[in-house]
Amino acid sequence: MTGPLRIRSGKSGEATTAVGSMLRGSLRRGALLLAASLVLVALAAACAREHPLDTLAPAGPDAAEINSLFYPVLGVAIVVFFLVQGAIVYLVVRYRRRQAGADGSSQSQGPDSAASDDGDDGDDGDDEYPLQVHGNLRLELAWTIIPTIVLAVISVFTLTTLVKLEEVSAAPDDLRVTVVGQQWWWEFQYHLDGNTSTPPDIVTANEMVMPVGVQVPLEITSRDVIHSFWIPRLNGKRDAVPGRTHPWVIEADRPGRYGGQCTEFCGLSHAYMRMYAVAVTLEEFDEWVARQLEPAVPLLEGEAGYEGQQIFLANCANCHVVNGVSDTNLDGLPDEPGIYGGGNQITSSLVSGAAPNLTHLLSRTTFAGSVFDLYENRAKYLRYNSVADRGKLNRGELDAWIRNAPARKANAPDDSRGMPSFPGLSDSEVSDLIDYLATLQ
Ligand code: HEC
Ligand SMILES: [Cu+2]
Repeated sequence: MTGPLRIRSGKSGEATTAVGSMLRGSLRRGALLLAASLVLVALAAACAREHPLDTLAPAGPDAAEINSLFYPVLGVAIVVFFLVQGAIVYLVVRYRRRQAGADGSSQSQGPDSAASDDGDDGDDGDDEYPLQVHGNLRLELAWTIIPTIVLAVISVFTLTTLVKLEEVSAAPDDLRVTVVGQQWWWEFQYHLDGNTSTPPDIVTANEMVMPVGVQVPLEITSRDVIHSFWIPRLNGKRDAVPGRTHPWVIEADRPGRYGGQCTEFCGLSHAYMRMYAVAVTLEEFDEWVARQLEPAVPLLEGEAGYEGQQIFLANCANCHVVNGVSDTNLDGLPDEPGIYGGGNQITSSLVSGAAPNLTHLLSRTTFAGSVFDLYENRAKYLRYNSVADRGKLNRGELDAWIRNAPARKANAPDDSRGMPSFPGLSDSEVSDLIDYLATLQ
């Protein structure tokens, strides 16, 4: 009887019962832990449904490239895991301390007790340390050279993949998108002629609409701290670093709405810095572009939304641009190409110097770092469609946001980042504002 849990003592019966109840206790604890982790997993899975970040379901050639590197490397890792763990388990079992015999006379603790042993190699139930080896040249060479070869082979495939991911197949005058990260949302600036040194044609936020089956070159940068751009179903990550522009490409081979997330910790609301890439057919993309290119038309007194527009101009327009409405007073300001869509529009204390362009707010489906739904029926916009298909505007979310945005998504502690709260606005003013936002199709 050499079971590892058996305690040998004068009162072995009692001890065994004690061990038994301890064992039952820890089993119960184990079961509880298991149940708790299952609940956690279920909860986490629920999060994933809301905003899936699936690395194992590539929807474009770049992500597929990464995936086809992932599986072989995982395979190698699994083999190495079982070899190493297997060796450890084997050695642990093979050289574990054993009782000398059924009478339980030996309770010795290592080499000191060698005298009481029968002197063999510890294989047949004694407690002697086995033969100690050190500096076995052949062994050490083996466990240095084998991993080196394994890693060298993996690195060849890794480097090949990395080089492939850098390849730009799009023509230089094709669509190019500058991606600007800032605390805590994403701006997308579309250069329809591929020239990123001139002001962008379209500026939008958090949802990047793109044509399917076409490689879209990106230039990724930041207005403040380091962020990281990641839409796992379309490609790997690329850092957004202030003062630098990192080239990247993205391509979807089927229409869909692909979740993304900032993956470089960037401050308080980092977790709420999400985004979507929305891949649509070429036709739908052209429609989208045509609509985005149109500026908003200033509303005249008596038109629906006029009151809200005036409140907007007084309270919101110093941060938010609405093309054709709140950028007209900015003529003559120095151009900062690729930053604010042509003119330096921000007059507030925002350190990042930018707030989402709201000209076509309603053509998006989420807002504020893709954290809140702009429409009530989520199922209606899983694919990108005309505004008419979206169902009801989510006035509740907009209302809560306008009154007290920091309560919904934390600002920087000194309020230098994020949208301020507007406790001074009355119920009817907020409602007028939402009526106005509803005109920004
Ligand atoms: C001090 C600058 C500032 C002012 C003033 C301001 N906002 Fe904002 N607003 C922001 C910033 C910054 C964001 C992005 C916040 C985020 O995503 O975390 C934002 C986000 C938004 C969004 C979501 C846009 C999107 O696509 O994500 C809406 C809608 C909005 N603001 C409406 C308003 C309205 C209405 C007012 C006036 C009552 C207003 N804002 C005043 C800075 C401002
Ligand atoms: Cu970030």
